[in-house]
Amino acid sequence: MQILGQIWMQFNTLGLLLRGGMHLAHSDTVPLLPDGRAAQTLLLVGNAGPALWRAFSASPEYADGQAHPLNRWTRRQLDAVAAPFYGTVLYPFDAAPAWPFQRWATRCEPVHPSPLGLMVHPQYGLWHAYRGAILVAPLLALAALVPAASPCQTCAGYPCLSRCPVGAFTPGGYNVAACAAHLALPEGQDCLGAGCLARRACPVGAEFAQAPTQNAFHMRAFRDAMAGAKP
Ligand code: B12
Ligand code: SF4
Ligand code: SF4
Repeated sequence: MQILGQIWMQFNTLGLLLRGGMHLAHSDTVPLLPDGRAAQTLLLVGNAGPALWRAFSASPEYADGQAHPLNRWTRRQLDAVAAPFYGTVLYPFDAAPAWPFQRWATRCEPVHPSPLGLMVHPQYGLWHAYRGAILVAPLLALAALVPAASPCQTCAGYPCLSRCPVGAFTPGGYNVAACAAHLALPEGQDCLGAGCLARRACPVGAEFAQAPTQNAFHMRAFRDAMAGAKP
């Protein structure tokens, strides 16, 4: 409890949220802690709404013109949060293959896969993301996950599925190439500048929607990654 309380206090100023936690099983393949012990608890860190953007956009990483500013800011903050507990942090932008953040999320909080592939949260809708997973040695006492139905089950008309101008969301999955090609065209500037139209169409958690500047930051990073450039 002491660890959780201390983490929460630091997150207040960073715009981060402790999204829940889970006890690790033998089948969870995660690295050993820096001191050689096995981690027993994973704490899932994320953000929702505009709070993180306020903290990040005032940081040196945001202004330094170097590549991957948000990833570097996140690593600096979370590594510092975990260090006093001899913890280690796994990041959604690290590892090949990727750490299964979305699968972990289903064990930590009441999220469900949406038709877009993003996890939908009953409160935040699609306006949330994961920033890291803190691994610590103790078996922490965690609040039980309270299940909640997916908002998609009762969604009228699935507006997220009909808004993409290039029909990138297909029964076979997300057509990344079609999306990326659209973003390079003049017609794609709405998505690029203000965020994915399909994501913006979801009525759940509208009050947590990211500001256009934040959406533009993420969309440009996505476009540049698709183009093989260094964002
Ligand atoms: C690769 C990747 C991409 C690729 C390809 C995605 C694709 N082909 O679908 C690209 C670069 C295109 C991409 C784009 C974006 N991404 Co992305 N991406 C990832 C990344 C790094 C790895 C995903 C992966 O391969 N996982 C591997 C498998 C092993 O992990 P997994 O957890 O088991 O994931 C699977 C399960 O969720 C499973 N699944 C599906 N249904 C169910 C149901 C159950 C019950 C279970 C257990 C599992 C399950 O399907 C997933 C994929 O295989 C993750 C970060 C991460 N490490 O998870 C972010 C991530 C999925 N992306 C995210 C986001 C937000 C985006 C963008 C919207 C970013 C943006 N621009 O704002 C864009 C979408 C583009 C757009 N139009 O807006 C978020 C999603 C958050 C959420 N709410 O779920 C993640 C989690 C990153 C984060 N920091 O939070 N992304
Ligand atoms: S628009 Fe409806 S179906 Fe799509 S993610 Fe939102 S709640 Fe789910
Ligand atoms: S960003 Fe635009 S083109 Fe890409 S998936 Fe979203 S709505 Fe479709």
